[in-house]
Amino acid sequence: MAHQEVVLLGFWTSSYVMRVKIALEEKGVRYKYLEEDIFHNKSPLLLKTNPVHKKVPVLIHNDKPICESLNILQYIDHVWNDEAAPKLLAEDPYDRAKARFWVDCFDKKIADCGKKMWASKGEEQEAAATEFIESLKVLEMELGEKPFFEGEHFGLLDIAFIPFSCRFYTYEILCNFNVEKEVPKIMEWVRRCYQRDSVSNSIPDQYKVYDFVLEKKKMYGIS
Ligand code: GS8
Repeated sequence: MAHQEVVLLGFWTSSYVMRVKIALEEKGVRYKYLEEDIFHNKSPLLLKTNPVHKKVPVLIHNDKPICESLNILQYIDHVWNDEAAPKLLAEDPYDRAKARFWVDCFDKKIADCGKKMWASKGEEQEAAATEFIESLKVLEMELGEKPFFEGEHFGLLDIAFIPFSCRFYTYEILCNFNVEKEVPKIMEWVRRCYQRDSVSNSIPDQYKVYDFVLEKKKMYGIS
């Protein structure tokens, strides 16, 4: 391929950014990573490249920005599509549509109750924890006996879901449940995904994430 300049604007605890890091490493794409201060001081580059949402991740490929993690994953799969590179998206249009459905469903539901689990208290927090576990059980059913969500191969759904696992420890401590007990097959899948360098290199340590969430609670005045 011709000269490629690939830049990723990110933030270290963002699961959406981790998705992009995993996909780029799976494809063997070299890139420059720029950490954003998303809470206090977004860079002019972020504001220019994602003027609508002003959020990370943004992938900048040869000066052209692409926003929204799912959109970026699809772009990566289309652009770096030579024989040697693994396919992230299924070939079959139905399987692709199904994968997009699950990512969308997960992003709306689990990401939302994830926030409530650290940012709320009492009944609201308990309800969020219950909803979170129920959603993981639905995902566990979707996984079934397969090694990965789309079958034998690590693909789009695995890339989309696995980053959230680095928050399991935080949710367990804050909400007093045990993910392994609730969804043992999901935890087996987590361990299977972590055997890949793309995953273990892209996802931060769960204890650091916990410390970060405690800091964030302080920052927002949540005891
Ligand atoms: C979500 C990105 C997002 O929420 C995607 O890329 O899939 N739907 C988007 N990014 C957050 C960091 S992760 O919590 C972000 O950039 N927040 C900054 C802000 O809200 O100002």
